[in-house]
Amino acid sequence: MFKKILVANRGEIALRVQRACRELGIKAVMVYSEADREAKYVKLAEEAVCIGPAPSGLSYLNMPAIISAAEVTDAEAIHPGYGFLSENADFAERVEKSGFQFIGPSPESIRIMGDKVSAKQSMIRAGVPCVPGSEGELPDDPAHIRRIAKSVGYPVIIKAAGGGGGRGMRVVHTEAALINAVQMTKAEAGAAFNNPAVYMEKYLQNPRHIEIQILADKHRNAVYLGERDCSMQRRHQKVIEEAPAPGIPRKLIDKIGDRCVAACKKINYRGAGTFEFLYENGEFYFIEMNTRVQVEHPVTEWVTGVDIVKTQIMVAAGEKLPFTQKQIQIRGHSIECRINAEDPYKFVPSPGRITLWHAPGGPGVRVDSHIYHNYFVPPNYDSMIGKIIVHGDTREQAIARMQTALAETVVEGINTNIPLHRELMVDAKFMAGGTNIHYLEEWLSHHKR
Ligand code: MV4
Repeated sequence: MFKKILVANRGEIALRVQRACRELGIKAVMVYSEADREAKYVKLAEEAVCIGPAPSGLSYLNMPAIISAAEVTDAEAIHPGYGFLSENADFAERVEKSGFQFIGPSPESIRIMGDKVSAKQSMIRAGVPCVPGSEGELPDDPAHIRRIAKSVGYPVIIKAAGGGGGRGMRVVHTEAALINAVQMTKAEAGAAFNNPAVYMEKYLQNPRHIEIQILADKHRNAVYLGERDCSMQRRHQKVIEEAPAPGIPRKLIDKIGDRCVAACKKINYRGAGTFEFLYENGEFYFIEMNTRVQVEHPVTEWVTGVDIVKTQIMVAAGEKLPFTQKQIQIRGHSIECRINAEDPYKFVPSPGRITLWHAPGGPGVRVDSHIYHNYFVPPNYDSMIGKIIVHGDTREQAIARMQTALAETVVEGINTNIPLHRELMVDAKFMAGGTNIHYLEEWLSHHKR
């Protein structure tokens, strides 16, 4: 096992990785920007290195600064968290070329999944069901593009190979609008991702966003840890996540989970990963794979009892997965509310000093947050300041516990989206379960404040 790991991230996930290291008896080196000097995990750290000024381009995205920090502190491995450099294949490669273990999949796996066309092709070959569409990148010939769209059937969606997470996509409803939409998407993709390649899929009108968590080791063992429902989102930012997904038969999950595990073995995947699916009319359609630990990993940890971050570190060190698929059981229900420093209905960021903080507690309540009384939320980064996660024997109990947790929580000095969460936790459609990816935006549109 490693003796020392460098944590190349900030905020709640930096604290989460630091906690996993403590539990494993590993020393954690924290890095921080000038804006994060006062962070809780920096104060708690045995070692911390300043890697640059507040803008993330100069600090958390600064590869030489991070690798130098690992060199001067004698760390053996680097945990990238989520966001920042976590899915940057060049970074993973530079980390390994510098003699450190990257805590994540191989640079090659990251590269394949980063290109959404190659990701989809590799999943088709591995037997994972995908959304019907173009076989790979769209050709240049307009007549050929029209033929593909006709055979897929309108509406179609044009997506950039270099995009993902909702960036670089366009829905097309008619043949008349097709060629212009392809050209626009290609131009934007060339500018934004330095890659003009685009592909086409049938546009699914009312899907849910269901994802499968997997863990794999370096010995070709892989397991799936059930699913998460992440449909409650606004502008591709998830707001509430839960496990299991309400109303989806376990048999269907097991079938798709087995496909994901087989795919991991086929591509020799290692580490934590998430297969993202659209789910509509009882069918799963693969869209993308994330090669990092995700914000919403705690709901899976709670229903499976598996510590995903600890396991990421163990498999990176070469250990075998300490459990088999048969030992993974789903127990009860877990819900996560992401707490953002923002106006709850206008979504304008609200950085500043937290003048009062009371965390919720009690049975079945977990708070993953780096904030504290008098903490200053810097304006330079993502507005998420923490997560409240609950567990119950049933979904109803989990919702009741979240309602209580949200009622107990006090944040003063900045605006947060807690009022929005309080309303959603008593919303009849949310309480019934199974709302689709458009639900929150529709709810907000006839719920003006
Ligand atoms: C789609 C889709 C409908 N049909 N693909 C958006 C994020 C990116 N990961 C893929 N996305 C979508 N792809 C087809 N063929 C609808 C979306 C989509 C979406 C997906 C997941 C969660 C939220 C979303 C919000 C809008 C659109």
